Amino acid sequence: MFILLKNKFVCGVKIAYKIRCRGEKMIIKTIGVVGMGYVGIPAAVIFASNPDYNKVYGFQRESKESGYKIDMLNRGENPLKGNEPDLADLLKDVVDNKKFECTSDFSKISECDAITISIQTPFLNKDDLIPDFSALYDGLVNIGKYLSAGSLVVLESTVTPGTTIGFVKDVIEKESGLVAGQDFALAHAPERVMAGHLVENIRNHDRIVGGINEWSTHVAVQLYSSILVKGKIIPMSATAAEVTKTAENTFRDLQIAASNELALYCEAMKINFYDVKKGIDSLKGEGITRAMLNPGAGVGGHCLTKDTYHLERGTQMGIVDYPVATPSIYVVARKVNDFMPTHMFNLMMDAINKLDCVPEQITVAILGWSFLPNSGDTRNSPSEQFEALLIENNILYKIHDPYVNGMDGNLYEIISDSNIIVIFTAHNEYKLLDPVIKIIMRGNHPIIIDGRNIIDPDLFIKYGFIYKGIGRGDKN
Ligand code: SAJ
Repeated sequence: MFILLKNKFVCGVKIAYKIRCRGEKMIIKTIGVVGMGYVGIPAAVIFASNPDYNKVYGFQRESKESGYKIDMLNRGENPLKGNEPDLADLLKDVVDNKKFECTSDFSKISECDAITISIQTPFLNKDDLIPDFSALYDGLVNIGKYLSAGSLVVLESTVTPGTTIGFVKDVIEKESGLVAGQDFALAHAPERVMAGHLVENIRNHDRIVGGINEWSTHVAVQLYSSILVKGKIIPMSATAAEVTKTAENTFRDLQIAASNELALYCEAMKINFYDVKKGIDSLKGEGITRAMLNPGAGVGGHCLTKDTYHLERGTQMGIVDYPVATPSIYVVARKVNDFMPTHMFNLMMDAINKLDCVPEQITVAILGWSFLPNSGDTRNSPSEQFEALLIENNILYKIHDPYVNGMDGNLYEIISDSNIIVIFTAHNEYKLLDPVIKIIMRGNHPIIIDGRNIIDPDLFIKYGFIYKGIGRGDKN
């Protein structure tokens, strides 16, 4: 009862205080960032390096897989893998100047005027693609428990449209006894960062900022405006912000699927997809655009493979008027993209049928396990689906990827004594492949399957390879 009264009293004071601020700038001096991952760490460091703010707390659970980050960050060491320009220097600077502190003590939330949340929302499993909000729930409970009235809470994680005004609002209100949009501001500002460009993206990408009401949007815009260098703020409602984030990836996935489907058509019609792409791209002029992306061996990563399903689930907020018994084009696009590793397998089997041997006598060299070129990011790698098909068909295989530990052995050792090379990732190293490798491969007519259109078909065919390429109906 006392705590409730205390909260109410504090709340009353802060509300009076906030009303004074309403329309003017909110007084933000201490910021909390919940979730010390590849989104939260750069965000916390950028806020902390801004002289407007006195202190930034990075909140991290003492979990077995991530608890180690707390001490590491407080030593000024960056726990993130890969090369992140500026991050290490910024982190060391804000730690040395005592502007940033990582902690698992969520009671420090009560000292924060603004709290951003960057907690991962992965899928529980690949089949039903229902998001796992358990970590987000724990974070929200911890925030609600210690939230001070008059503060701002911003969700940066990618979520199903309707989550901010629903699940997030409900949990924080229940735990805090405060009213969202009245006693505290609540908004969604989706992250738009890419590995290798974290600091640069946060500072220079335009930032979508959506509050659950006008005041929430106003104070969230104030927070993010303070860290943008080149980027502009694009204000909207919280749900519109959730749809923007999920739809921007859904549309990219759709564009890729459109190219993948056309590539499959071109193969069937024995023509070169890239001739057609060149022709279509030539249609220029005011307001004319055909942003054709590239077909390939599949779509991996943790953005495009899931955000379509977040968007689709958001449509449960209302009744969509849509052609009867017609599947969503976005979900169909996901199915087309997820089919591409199977298509790579089918291309390989077509080529094997030209050889006088059976699959069991074959060894395949898979080149590329990461889902992006010149990266070690293997999340939802399309190569995994291809590997499963090899195992299902008792076909021996070896894997190479210069950016993945355990797969970064000598490329020519992996290729040697294989009958087939299958290129899944457009790593620069693979663009240098020379048909002379035929001498270390098995059989008179080794096979090469190009999933990323990075080798010259004529060169390899001339050396006696059986060539197959995505979209290369003219050479398959
Ligand atoms: N891919 C194709 N054809 C293409 C482009 C990509 O098959 O023309 C494949 C890639 O090989 C990869 C997958 O799609 O397996 C995803 O590639 P991506 O370039 O979309 O990279 P992601 O998944 O890291 O997407 C991120 C997203 N950024 C954020 O969510 C903040 C996305 O919105 C960006 O558009 C994308 O980076 C980008 O453009 O780099």
